[in-house]
Amino acid sequence: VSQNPKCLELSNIGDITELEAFRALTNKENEKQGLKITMLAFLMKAAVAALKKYPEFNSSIDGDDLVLKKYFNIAFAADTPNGLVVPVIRDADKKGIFELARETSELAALARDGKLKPDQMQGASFTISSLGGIGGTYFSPIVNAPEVAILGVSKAAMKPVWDGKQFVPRLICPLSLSADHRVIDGALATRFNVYIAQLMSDFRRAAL
Ligand code: CAO
Repeated sequence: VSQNPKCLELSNIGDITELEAFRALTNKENEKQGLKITMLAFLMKAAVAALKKYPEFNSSIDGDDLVLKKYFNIAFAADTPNGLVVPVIRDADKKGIFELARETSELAALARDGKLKPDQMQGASFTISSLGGIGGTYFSPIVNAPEVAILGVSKAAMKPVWDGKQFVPRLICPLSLSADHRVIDGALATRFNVYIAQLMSDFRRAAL
């Protein structure tokens, strides 16, 4: 797809130091109840906030028409023994982090067992491909047409970051965005990706 003139690819980084600390703390607090939140659930929430701010990303191409969606169905790539499967979380905007984490885990388990129903893989308006649990520093996710954009997430790693006085260790997460250039131009794609990074760096922004 990188040879495809219609595909725009750009990368960014998000500082998830505080978010990962909060996630670890929350998981510890809820260990006894067996509740676990994941980075993927935060990414979904961040994606919904960014899609609301930049509605062009929550669209599809239908012939000569661009259809702007009013719903927020977020798909995520799941690696299974039978290959790539892309389950869909419906109405992700109406769900909290715990619910998103639970639902993505359940759908990923169904995907691995080859038990997803067709309607659990249809109707997405945007996709996230998270390779963070595996590794890598950057990749070019392929837009899942007729959607117009996809967010790729690679493995976060501790990096030295200059704070104005000294280098400090920060947990840096690579974010790779691919978008259909017929709908999204470079400046808009950059704004979208920068906003996702800002949300991941300080999730309070999602409440604004
Ligand atoms: N950076 C660093 N570590 C990360 C991370 C990130 N961005 N995202 C997740 N992790 C870590 C988690 O902290 C977790 O570690 P612990 O077990 O120590 O807590 C581990 O990776 C596994 O994470 P998880 O259980 O939360 O799973 P996930 O949400 O990362 O992923 C799923 C779920 C279904 C997306 C994943 O299993 C998967 O299938 N990924 C592959 C997607 C894919 O194939 N994409 C390519 C599509 S294009 O062909």
